[in-house]
Amino acid sequence: MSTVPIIDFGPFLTGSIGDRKRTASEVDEALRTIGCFNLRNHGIPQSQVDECFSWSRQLFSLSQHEKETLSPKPQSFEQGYFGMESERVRGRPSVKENFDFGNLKGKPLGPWPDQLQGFRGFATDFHQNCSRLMNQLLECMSIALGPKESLGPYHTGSMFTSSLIHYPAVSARLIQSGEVVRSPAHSDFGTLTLLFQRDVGGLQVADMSSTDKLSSAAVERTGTFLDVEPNPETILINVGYLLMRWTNGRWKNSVHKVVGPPSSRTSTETVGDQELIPERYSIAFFGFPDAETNVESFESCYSDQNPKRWSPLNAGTYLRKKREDVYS
Ligand SMILES: O=C(O)CCC(=O)C(=O)O
Ligand SMILES: [Fe+2]
Repeated sequence: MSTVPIIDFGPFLTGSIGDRKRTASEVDEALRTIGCFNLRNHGIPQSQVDECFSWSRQLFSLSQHEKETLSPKPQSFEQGYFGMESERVRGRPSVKENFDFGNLKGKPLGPWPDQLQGFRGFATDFHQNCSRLMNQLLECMSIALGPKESLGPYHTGSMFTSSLIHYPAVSARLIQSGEVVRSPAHSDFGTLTLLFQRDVGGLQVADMSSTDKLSSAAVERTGTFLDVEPNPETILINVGYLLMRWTNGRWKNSVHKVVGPPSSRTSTETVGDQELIPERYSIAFFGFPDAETNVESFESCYSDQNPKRWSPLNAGTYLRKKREDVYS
């Protein structure tokens, strides 16, 4: 049975040209097959990730009223608090709440929890570190695609989004029977996602080489899913839909979901006569291309034998439509 590979990014960050090429081919191999990988030695200090989880706990512990004052304003749709079940995938609600933010430097963006003193400054640094890692990964992937290709120019960071995610404790019976899903099977919309998780697992990724399908619904029916255990030292890196289009399907969009954690690893807690699966926290950093980008197969990804499978797609129009579908 396959497992999600672990790739050491140290040689790419500090090694020779040969080391960088070797890392790029490991990344290529992982993305051509499973569709994602765990990254270690990624350069984001573990203490900063720990602190981000600690801010996240404080934020979601605010009262419901306080959290709702942080709901996105129409002009800052991507930023702010999204309450329970505000997201739907093929009509199925995600039983989670999240708080999203973008690049905060110099921008009067959206509502902000001013009662959490120091959080805004922390979040600015965290977002910047994730942006730097995103750019390093895009550089590595461009090397894998060949000398003519470069993903960097389409990713100034204007659309990068950090998302703090909280799944509350949930009835073990409802989650084990599948009546409640923490996050239904989906792939992310953009280029790449960095995903940090702690303690309570439940994240599963499809082995994209186990199916010839691409849509989330079809992959869910036909693909094999693998558990991604939380590991404080690694970040899960997965391919979004737009990167799949850019590479003409060479790298497939990684379909993933969050279900009840493996019972061998997580103890339930009993409250009254209910058995509960404990709450889960995760942090996603979504690398979306700039809105004006036209996503069209790279030259190195098509040929007479392997023609272009998709026509060009405007990233901004596509991302707006997908957000409307998910939050309507
Ligand atoms: O919480 C997780 O581990 C998954 C989150 C996710 O897939 C998403 O927000 O797109
Ligand atoms: Fe996702």
